[in-house]
Amino acid sequence: MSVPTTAEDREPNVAPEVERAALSIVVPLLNEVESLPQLHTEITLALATLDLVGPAEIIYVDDGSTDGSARILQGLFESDPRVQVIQFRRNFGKSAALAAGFRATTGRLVVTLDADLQDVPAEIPALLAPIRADEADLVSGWKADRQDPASKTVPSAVFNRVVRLMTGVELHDFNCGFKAYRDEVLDELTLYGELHRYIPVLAHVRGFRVAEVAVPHRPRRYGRSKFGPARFFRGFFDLLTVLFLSQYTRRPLHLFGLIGVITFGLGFLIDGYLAFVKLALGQPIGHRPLLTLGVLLIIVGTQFIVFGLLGEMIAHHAHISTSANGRPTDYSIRRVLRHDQPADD
Ligand SMILES: Nc1nc2c(ncn2[C@@H]2O[C@H](COP(=O)(O)OP(=O)(O)O)[C@@H](O)[C@H]2O)c(=O)[nH]1
Ligand SMILES: [Mg+2]
Repeated sequence: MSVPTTAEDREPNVAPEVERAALSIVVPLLNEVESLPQLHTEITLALATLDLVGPAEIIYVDDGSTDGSARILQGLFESDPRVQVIQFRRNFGKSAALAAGFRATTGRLVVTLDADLQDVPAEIPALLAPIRADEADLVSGWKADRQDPASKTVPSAVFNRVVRLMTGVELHDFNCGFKAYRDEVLDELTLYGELHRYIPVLAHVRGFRVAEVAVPHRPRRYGRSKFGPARFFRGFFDLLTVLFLSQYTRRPLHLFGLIGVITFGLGFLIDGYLAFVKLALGQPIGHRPLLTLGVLLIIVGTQFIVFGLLGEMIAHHAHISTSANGRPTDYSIRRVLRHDQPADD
């Protein structure tokens, strides 16, 4: 059986006899054995300051830790009824861990935070404030004064700027692990690979209101950072994925067709010109490099158009299969007002 890597089939409606949590905390972690006890204490203290209307749940997702984190989590589970632990068989990555955690949540509000004590749990109320005031559906933390080495902060600044430019989502810090969500955002989020970096973008594309709150950040005290420079390469490819998925999944021909028509058109013009040279002016053209270029452009252009048509076929098929099981993916509904049905809370 495969590990759930999407939040798609998360059960939005829990059976009535199961009491829904008012708040779910999700903590994805990898080898954070020294930090966990203090983290849990701090989360507990933060929860005590919130006037929640129901119980809270704290879901730790152990993504294949090998340092004894599992033992600590076992202890937390036994001593605190609010704790739930999901242990992966091996390391599947942060997106997978978040997806599994999200799927397990029952809360109307969900908060995620890093396990390394760099995020400050006491800020949870501040992060939830815009959602509680109905000003946002997703609130992302902004490590305004980030306590990490320059080898991290500098590439991260570039990364955030590029993402801001390309997506139009005005956040300073896309990849902050400290975020708060309204549960309906999670129902529509499909997380896999390393897409967790783009959660605010994915939510924005579906029309959710994304806000940002500056949060303090502490230097790492225990253990070591798990994300090296390779993250930025992967992050770049993921950005292409997100841009493509958000703009063109439903209309791939618009992208590929445009490229194809331009390329084909250029080739056609070039070869038309050569035909004129040959037929009207009677000059030989067989030796001209331009001929090769023209032919190449026509072939490549045709291929792009065919890619686009193939993409349309896939999109069409995907559309049929998603609408058949009643889960529309093309749009996102905030609320329905109907006279024959009570409004959903
Ligand atoms: N589930 C999961 N969590 C991870 C993984 N790598 C790191 N983390 C967690 O993600 C958080 C941030 O990781 P960290 O290494 O501190 O990254 P940094 O803060 O950007 O240096 C910490 O809570 C880590 O335990 C992973 O592969 N899977
Ligand atoms: Mg960290």
